[in-house]
Amino acid sequence: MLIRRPPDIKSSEITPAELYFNRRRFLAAMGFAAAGVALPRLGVALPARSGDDEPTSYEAITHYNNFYEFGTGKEDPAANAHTLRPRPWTVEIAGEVARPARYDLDDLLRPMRVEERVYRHRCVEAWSMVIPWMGFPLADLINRVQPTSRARYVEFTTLFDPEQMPGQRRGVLPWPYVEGLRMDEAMHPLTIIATGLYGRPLPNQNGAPLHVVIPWKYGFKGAKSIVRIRFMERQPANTWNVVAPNEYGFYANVNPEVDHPRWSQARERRIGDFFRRPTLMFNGYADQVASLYAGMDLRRNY
Ligand SMILES: Nc1nc2c(c(=O)[nH]1)N[C@H]1C(S)=C(S)[C@@H](COP(=O)(O)O)O[C@H]1N2
Ligand SMILES: [Mo]
Repeated sequence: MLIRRPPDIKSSEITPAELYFNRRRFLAAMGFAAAGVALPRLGVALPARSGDDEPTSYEAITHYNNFYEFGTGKEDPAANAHTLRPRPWTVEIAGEVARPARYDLDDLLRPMRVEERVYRHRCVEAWSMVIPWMGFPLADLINRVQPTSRARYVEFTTLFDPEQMPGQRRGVLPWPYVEGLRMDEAMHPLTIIATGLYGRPLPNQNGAPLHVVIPWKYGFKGAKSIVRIRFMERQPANTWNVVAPNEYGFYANVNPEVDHPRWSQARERRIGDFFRRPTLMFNGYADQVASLYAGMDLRRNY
């Protein structure tokens, strides 16, 4: 596809966001829905986005990150993550699964249908973004590797390699970073494995080459640079819960009514905005996911 641009702009000065919006306009002109042509195939009713949910700039999404393996400052991952080598990459499929195996990432990804998902992202630190991910439903991968009937949870483990991840030489967190989901959360059609953003491969600082994204939960649930996916009978440990169990639970559903012990979760600052806005129950995805928690006390299960 040819993208016209004024001749005085060097292609190196065109940002991924401009390319992305040109492509969306092109798709819209062709009669496709601008938000991504592949969305309807799952039959999931994705929430309509309001004007308030314009994607955050590529610059902010890639320069305001939490990825402690590359430092604890928000701009550290962008400055330091060049040492990560996202290819070649091996993913171990382990635990309660028909055929435990190590896969070359590209073999694992080949049958997956990557599509665009524009999701709200809410960090537990009370800031938020809107991120146009490229990815595929985690359920597609799970169906392919066939967990056994004993599998009730899934655990995700980030790479441990202090050569590639210099922040792991410091004991700010127990390494490697681990996270987990209940099986029904992992199989939910909103849960994706992100492999790109703004129509481009995932930058290292955003968790290349694969990052699990669960849009109704606080961002810390979304482990980055995953090397192992393990199916388990018991609830897996999750890093922030191990570090501070009274502050970070296993569920971590976005909930404006349950405050963090040290700050309110009622409001959030959308990066790029000046005023704070109210935080939405389940980050605005309640219609899709509230039924997963029917009958659970969400104050106890935070
Ligand atoms: N391995 C690893 N995964 C991680 C983190 C981390 O420090 N290490 N930070 C988490 C937190 S707190 C957030 S908010 C998101 C940020 O993801 P993003 O930079 O792609 O927006 O990654 C999550 N996944
Ligand atoms: Mo976060």
